[in-house]
Order: sequence, then structure tokens, then C-alpha cells
Amino acid sequence: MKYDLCVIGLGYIGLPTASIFATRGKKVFGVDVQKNVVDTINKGKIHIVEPDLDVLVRAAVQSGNLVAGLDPVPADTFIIAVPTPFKVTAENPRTPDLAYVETAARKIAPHVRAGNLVVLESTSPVGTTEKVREWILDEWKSLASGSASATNSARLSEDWIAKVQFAYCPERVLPGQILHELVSNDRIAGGLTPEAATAASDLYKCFCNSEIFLTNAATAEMAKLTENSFRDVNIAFANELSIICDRLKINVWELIRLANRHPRVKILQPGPGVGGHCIAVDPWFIVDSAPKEARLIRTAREVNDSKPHYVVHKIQDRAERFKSPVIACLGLAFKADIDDLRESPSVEIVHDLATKKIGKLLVVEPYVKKLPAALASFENLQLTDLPGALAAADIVVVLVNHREFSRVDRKLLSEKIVIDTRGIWS
Ligand code: SAJ
Repeated sequence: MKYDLCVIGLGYIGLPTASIFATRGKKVFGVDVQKNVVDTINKGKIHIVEPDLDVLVRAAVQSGNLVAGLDPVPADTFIIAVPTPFKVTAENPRTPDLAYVETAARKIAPHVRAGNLVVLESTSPVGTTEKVREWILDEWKSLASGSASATNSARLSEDWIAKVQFAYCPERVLPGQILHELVSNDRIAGGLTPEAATAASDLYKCFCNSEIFLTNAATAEMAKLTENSFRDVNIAFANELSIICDRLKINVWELIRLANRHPRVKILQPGPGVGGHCIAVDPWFIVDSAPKEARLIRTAREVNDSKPHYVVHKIQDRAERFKSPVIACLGLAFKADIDDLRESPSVEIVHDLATKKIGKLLVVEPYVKKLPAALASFENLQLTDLPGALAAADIVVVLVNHREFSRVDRKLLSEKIVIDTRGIWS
């Protein structure tokens, strides 16, 4: 079988992308290092939670256009969509860890040919697309040195690598709306050369209904980081305002509502902190690249990261007046109406309260059936339903603005201390 595309990494971005290409007629080979993920996908099923993704993947696999495996195969285009977490180093505890991208680049190297396009989609520090090119060339060199094959020797030439196109094309989709946003969001195609940018743009036109803007790879890499940093800085502004307003005894929700009536002001919403895998991570990639210059971006991260501790202190302060307080904690997810608890400030807050043994904790999270591992072993904490928690609680803390919570009858709260970090009842 000759494949149009080989997609490395079948997670939140790689799987929807591979599937949508497959349903648009491309022959796609998806690669993942986890055997259970590969087996699940080959059965037409999914291993992640995302609305309607199951239908798309089933259609892609049943059409015969999407096949998954553990190792890359030759294709016209390679897309790398693997994670880019942090690693702790002596200089910086949040150094971007490019190990997965490097492994992916080295694994596709034996299959990459002149005329191919290699696209990086993983959120990456500026300069990573250039590194992908270097890793592939480096791999070619070691392949050639250990082989008498004419093809491998030919690959040593700069001429060959010059005929491979490299581009950075970030996704900008919102978890929970991935399938819709994949098709309707504008995209950026940043090439190491103008030809590479054009080739990448032509590729995504296959399913992208919006505009695709061409630029160089470094600008595209920085654009992705900038978008999430912009949001982080603006959320930090709202979070700082909420703390200032507590001190000045002003209702921050009313304040923001009123300030936003100005035609050029659009303040975001305060919360218990910033969670998820993107906004709380990506700004640090900019700080790592320009530590002296990225002062505001770093401070915003610090403001948002400190917000959960502020919330815990506030609860602790209110709990002091009770001998054995019962505290209802509403929500564990990192944002409204999803089941994703990873990197959630709400989990951090509940964990901190449980560790400090501040009282009996009644946790309500309608999107999960059991507590996450981080909270499972505490004796002073239990997962319960909303009516039960509200009836028993002395203190009610809103941590997530799930729709279900905003419908609560306020009369049930009249005798309680309420700490509403999301402003749903204000
Ligand atoms: N949050 C607030 N106040 C707000 C808005 C959000 O406290 O006014 C909090 C949320 O509760 C959550 C966190 O911020 O804890 C992040 O939520 P989000 O909905 O803003 O973003 P994500 O992480 O789900 O997705 C973001 C998106 N980026 C932008 O909106 C600029 C998405 O488009 C990106 O594709 C995604 O990051 C990513 O993968 O980079």
C-alpha cells in the first residue's frame, strides 16, 4: 500500500487529524508507541474523550483509509503530533522536553525521500522545525555510514535534504470542540522555505474550510505560543483583579461586567487558576527562549499558578469558625462541561484541603464516576452528588462552572458560606 500520509502520535491532535484526512480520501497510516492505542484504533474505536470523534474514527477505519501501527512507513507527507512536556534541568525546572519530537523525527528518517513534506504540529519552542530537519539529516548520515546502499549514500547530499520540505502548522482547536474547530479555524502554515509553506497549505486545504496564512516556520512556532500566552496574561489580569477586589470588598464579577461595557475593554473571567495542557504550559516555552525579556509572560504564569493557593487560604480562613466544618467542593475538571481532570487547579485545591485536614470534604463532579488517583486515598474526602453535598455543607466552594451547578436553587445556599471562584452565582 502506498500512503499519502504518515501521522506520528495518535492523541488529541494526531488522531482527529489523521481521521479527517482519511475521511477526505487520503490514505493515512497512523503511528503510536502504545500498542493498546493502535489496537483500539484498528478496531475503529477511540481511547480519548472528544465529542463525535468515535464516529469519525469508525468511518475512517471502515473506509480502509486509516490504518494504525507501531512504526512509521513511507508516505508522501509525514505529520508529527507528539507531546512536548517539560523536563527539570539545573538551569530551569521547566525546560521544554523535545525528546518525543526527536524520537519521531529519527524514526521517520529512514522513510523520508526527496519530494516529501514533513510537518510538525506539536506545540514547540521557536527553532524546533529546523531541529527536525537536522535530526533527519543526522539520522541519514548514520544510516549511510553503516550501509553500502546507493540510496542511503545519496541521502548524504545536501541536494537530497534540500528537496524535502519542512513546515510548522500548529493546531488551534479547543478540547471539546476539536472536530468543528479543525475544519473551521484559520490556520498558519510556516515553512523553512516558501515552497514548504505552500506545500503545507495545499495539504490542509483538503479539509480546512477557512483561510490558511503562509509564513516562515519560526513565526508560526511563535504564533502558537503567543496565542496561548495572550490568553494566560489576560486570565492573570482577571485573577489579580479578583484578589484586589477581595481586599477592597468589591464584587469582581460586577466590576468586570461594567468595565467590559467600554467598547475597547474585554476582560476575561477570574477562576481558581489555569488548567489544561496548553495555556499553563506554552508561555514557559517563551520564557525559556527569552528569560530576561519575557517578564510579563513569566509574571502572568506566576499569578495564575498562585491562584489555587489563594483559594485554599480563603477556604481555610472561613473554615476556622467551625469546629468540624463540612466543605462541599463543586467540580474537579479543569474547565466547564468536560470530564478532563488533568492539570486541573480544582484537583490541586481539593488535594491541598485534604492534606491540611481542614474538614470533611464532599466533592461533586458529575462528569466522573470515581475520584482521580491523587484524591482516592484521603479518608476525609468523598465523591458525592450535588443535593447531598449542598444539604450537608457548612461551606460551599464552586471550583468549576459546570452548567448543572449554575442551576442550583439559591435558597439552598442561604444559611451557608459560599466561595464562588467562578462567579456563577454572583
Ligand atoms: N480560564 C479562566 N478564565 C477565562 C478563560 C479560561 O480561568 O476567562 C481557564 C479555564 O478554566 C481553564 C484554562 O483557563 O482552566 C484553559 O481553558 P481554555 O478554554 O481557555 O483553553 P484550553 O486549554 O482548553 O485550549 C487552549 C485554546 N487556546 C486559546 O484559546 C488561545 C485552544 O484554542 C488551543 O488549541 C489549546 O489551548 C492548545 O492546544 O494549545
